[in-house]
Amino acid sequence: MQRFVILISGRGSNMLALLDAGLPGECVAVISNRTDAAGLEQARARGIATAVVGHATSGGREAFEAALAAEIDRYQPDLILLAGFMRILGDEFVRRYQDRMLNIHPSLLPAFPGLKTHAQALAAGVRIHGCTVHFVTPSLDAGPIVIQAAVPVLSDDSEATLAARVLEQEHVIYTLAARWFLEGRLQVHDGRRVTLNDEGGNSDVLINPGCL
Ligand code: NHR
Ligand code: GAR
Repeated sequence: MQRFVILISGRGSNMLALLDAGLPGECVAVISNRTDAAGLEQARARGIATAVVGHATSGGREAFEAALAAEIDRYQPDLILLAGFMRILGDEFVRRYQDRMLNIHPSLLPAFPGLKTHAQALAAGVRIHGCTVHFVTPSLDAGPIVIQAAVPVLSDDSEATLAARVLEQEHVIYTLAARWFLEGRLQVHDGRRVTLNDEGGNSDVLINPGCL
């Protein structure tokens, strides 16, 4: 059975979706950089080991990342899932978990990397927005894309209504991508293009899970 660790910073709705999806792997720990992350309680309620590695108490970015890596390595995971994890990770940390760390980002990358993505989308006036699961690379929100889901932007949308529409899709595509990884079906070509290994051969990873 493959092992995975989930990193959170807050609410943990993506974490819950992953925990409740019946993935073909074991969640061996949920780790937060914030003591007050609501997701920690939910993980504990499911009998999962939790830990807090505080970014403010560790003493600088390098010390924080060393402490975080030490905590992760106690659990020997095959896969690390960033689920609303809000700290940018340095090169050394990212390289340590290369090709086995995924992130869910609330935009259709490469549009709107970074923070406040729904406000960015509304300000840009795009009619289609969405979310992306990608492998984490040193360059922020720029790693190989596994799957994306698109949603419409409606004329009366606020940040909150748009975020809620995107979040629903995040839960769908993140559990799908995690399942594919744990089944050993994802392949990265030239550090860029991801394919999904199907019984019949190598099929493309489609936009929008509803199409699959
Ligand atoms: N690290 C690397 N190297 N590469 C990625 O692709 C990463 C990453 C760390 C986190 C998630 C990401 C997102 O999905 C992620 C992807 C935090 C920030 C940020 O600016 C930006 C992007 C993401 C996560 N964080 C501030 C910082 O100084 C702190 C903000 C806060 O604490 O609220 O780290 O969008
Ligand atoms: C999600 O929308 C996730 O995509 C986003 O934060 C939210 C966390 O919600 N992540 C980022 O913005 C990363 N910078 P959750 O804690 O309920 O999963």
